[in-house]
Amino acid sequence: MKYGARLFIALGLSLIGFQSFSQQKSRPNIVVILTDDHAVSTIGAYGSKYGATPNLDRLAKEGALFNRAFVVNSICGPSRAVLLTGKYSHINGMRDNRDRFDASQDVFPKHLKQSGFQTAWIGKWHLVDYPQGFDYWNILPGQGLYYNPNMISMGGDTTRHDGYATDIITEQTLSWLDKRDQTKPFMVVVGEKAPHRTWMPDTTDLGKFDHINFPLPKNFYDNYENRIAAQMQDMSIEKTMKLGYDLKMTSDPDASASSFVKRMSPEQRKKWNSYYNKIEKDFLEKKPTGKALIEWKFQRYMRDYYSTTLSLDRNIGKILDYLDKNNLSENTIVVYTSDQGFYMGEHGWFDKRFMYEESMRTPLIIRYPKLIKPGTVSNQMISNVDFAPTFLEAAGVAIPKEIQGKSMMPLLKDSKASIRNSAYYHFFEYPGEHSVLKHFGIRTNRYKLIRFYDHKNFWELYDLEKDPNEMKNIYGQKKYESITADLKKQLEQLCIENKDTEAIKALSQKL
Ligand code: SGN
Ligand code: CA
Repeated sequence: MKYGARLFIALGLSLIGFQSFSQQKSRPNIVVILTDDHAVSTIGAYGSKYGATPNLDRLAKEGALFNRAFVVNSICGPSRAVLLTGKYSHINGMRDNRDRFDASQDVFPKHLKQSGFQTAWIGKWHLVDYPQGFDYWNILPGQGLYYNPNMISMGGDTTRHDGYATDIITEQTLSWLDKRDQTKPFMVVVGEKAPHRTWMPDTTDLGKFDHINFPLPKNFYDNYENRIAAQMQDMSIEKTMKLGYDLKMTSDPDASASSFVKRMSPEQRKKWNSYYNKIEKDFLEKKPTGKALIEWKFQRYMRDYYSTTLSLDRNIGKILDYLDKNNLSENTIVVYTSDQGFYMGEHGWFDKRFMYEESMRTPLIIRYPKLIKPGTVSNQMISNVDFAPTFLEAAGVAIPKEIQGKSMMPLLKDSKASIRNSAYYHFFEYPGEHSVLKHFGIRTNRYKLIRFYDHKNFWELYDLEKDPNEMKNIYGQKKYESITADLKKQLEQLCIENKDTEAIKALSQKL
């Protein structure tokens, strides 16, 4: 080959190389911080007054806070499956926590990986099947443990990691980021265990909220009038929350929390016991009963839960600092969300599962300086089925037509844009823990229509403008007849569009 031709080819190749390198550089990195059961009401940016989340509040100031982000099925495994696939539970097969996710199906990280991203999932996974579509993963088995957790690494080996789960998950995330190939963009999901039941704070955070007397939610002593499913649930602070298991009182006959304490190192256990022993001593002296006992449980629950979120927020701070120090903040989309919301005493409850606001609604903060104006607050509706197409569009990858969610990118570019005017919901786990009946429904900006089906068949309707706490089921009231008919039509349309055959069948049954 002539010298000129060789030079021409060499120049051409280096130009192609430069082009793909610069293309890779311009594609954003994606960091998804996915917490477990983090209630909107406990986050400063959403109005909590107790200062538990300075780093999340900073993220919201630098990015966008979404007030109307919802999950399609308020439970852990299913929520993760929806995030991965961009498809509803009845399509991705993960209807409830007892299912096994088929990880070989089409998930967004596979597309990112194919298009040159480095992909990782670190922390809580809870989908039984091992992850696919990731260059790296290291996961907690099942729910995982707060103290000295085991983790399953690629290849299937289980290793005990000494320390506190939230710290360990961050350390592993940062070490993966350090080792990554810097010529490629990356996507990492940080799967937090916290602040899931049994709300075990890090020893450094024990007692940090003991000076606060948390006000009871207005509907703490709800009598569930006119709401059959609410009457049937088993998730109340009064009856379901256990003194021994949840609130760490060792004198309780069911002191099963002690199995978690046995796993602690002597040093961890010493700090733990010295804190809880004092609480227990006081409890045994006071011996509260009746309402005083319920309210004592509520305070303990709030204090432990809030303390658990301190480590969560501190660790989110470490991730944000890492991005800053490595000049990655500008070109990285940071998404903070939870797998669902949580009851902090509203209706007298803890847990989630219901389509009522506190559990269907999930926190969502997105920072992406290239597109999002700092301090944006959005009331536009978003569903967690929308994450996968958003990440694909952000990465410049085609969205497969089977994906059911809608990309949020228009919303990130223009906070007034809208991608949906309703959110669909379907919960499948009955009979199951906490006894929440199967139900599906539609939430619009103003109304929520819920159909409970299978074991018991009935409707509920709420006017969220007049009744934001969902205390008055107005289904069947004369003046809401035409609104109900319209909502039913919209719901039926969604069931058909989303190919939800179980819901379609339920709708065809006359009540
Ligand atoms: C555990 C909890 C439940 C919780 C589910 C699902 N019980 O079973 O209270 O609803 O997880 O949570 S516990 O006795 O094990 O704490 S999820 O977030 O994983 O869906
Ligand atoms: Ca969860």
